[in-house]
Amino acid sequence: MTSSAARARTAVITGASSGIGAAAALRLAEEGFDVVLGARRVERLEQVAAECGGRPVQLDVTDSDSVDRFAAAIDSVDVLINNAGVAVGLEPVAELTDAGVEKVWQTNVMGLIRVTQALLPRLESGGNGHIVNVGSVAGFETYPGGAGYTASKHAVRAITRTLRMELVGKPIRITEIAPGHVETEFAVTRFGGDDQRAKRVYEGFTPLRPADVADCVAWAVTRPPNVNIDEIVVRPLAQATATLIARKEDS
Ligand code: 8X3
Repeated sequence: MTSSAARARTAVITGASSGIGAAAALRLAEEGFDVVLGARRVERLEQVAAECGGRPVQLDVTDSDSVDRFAAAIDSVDVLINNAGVAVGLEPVAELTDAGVEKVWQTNVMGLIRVTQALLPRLESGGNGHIVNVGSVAGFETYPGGAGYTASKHAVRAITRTLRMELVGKPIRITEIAPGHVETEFAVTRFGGDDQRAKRVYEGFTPLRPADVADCVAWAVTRPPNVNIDEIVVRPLAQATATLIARKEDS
C-alpha cells in the first residue's frame, strides 16, 4: 500500500494517545506519513509517538486556546484525522444531564469543528488535503439511552456531508469512517471507569480491534488524489446493528 506519493505527506491525528487514534498513528507512520499526534494525556501520547516516530503535541479539542496552540505547532498538514471522541453513560433522554451532553458535544462536535477550522487553510494550500472524520454506526442508527452520543455522531455525519459540498472544487478529500464496536477505552470512559460494565459491551463476540479501523483509514488516505472515499461503515461480523449482536452465551 505504501506509495512514493504518500511518503512526504503529514498526517495529524486527534485523540492519538490510545485506541483508534493510536492505531492510526502507528499505521500511517508505517505507510510513510510524517505523523503529528494530538491528545490531552501527554505521557501516553509521548509513548505512542515514540513507537511510531511521530511528534506529540498536547491538544484538548474542547479548549479553543489549546487548539490554537496545537495548530501553531504544526508546519504543514496533508491529512487530518478527526478522531477525538467520547461517550458519557447510557441514560435515556429524560435523564440526560447538561454536563454529560456538553462533554460529548464539546469533544465530538465542537472539537471536530475547531480543529478542522484551524487546519483547513493548510489542508488546502498543500494541494492534496484529506479530512477523515471518525464517526460511528451511531451516526446512522439510534438506540435507547444513546441520544447524547448518537446525536453527536449524527452531527459528525452532517458536518462531513456539508463540508464535502462546501469544499467541492478544492483539493481536499473528505471521508467518514463509521465503526461499530471497537474494543478500546471507549466503553470504560462511557461508564465512568466501571471496567466490569465496559467489559460486558465486548463480551461473547469478537469486536473490531483499533488496527482494523486504522486499516480503513490507511486505505482511504492512500487512494489516488482523484478518488474520494465518501464513507466506510465497518462492524464486527457478529454485529448487525448497534444493538443486534450475536453473543455466545459462555465466552
Ligand atoms: C461506538 C458504537 O454502538 O456504542 O461508536 O454507539 S456504539
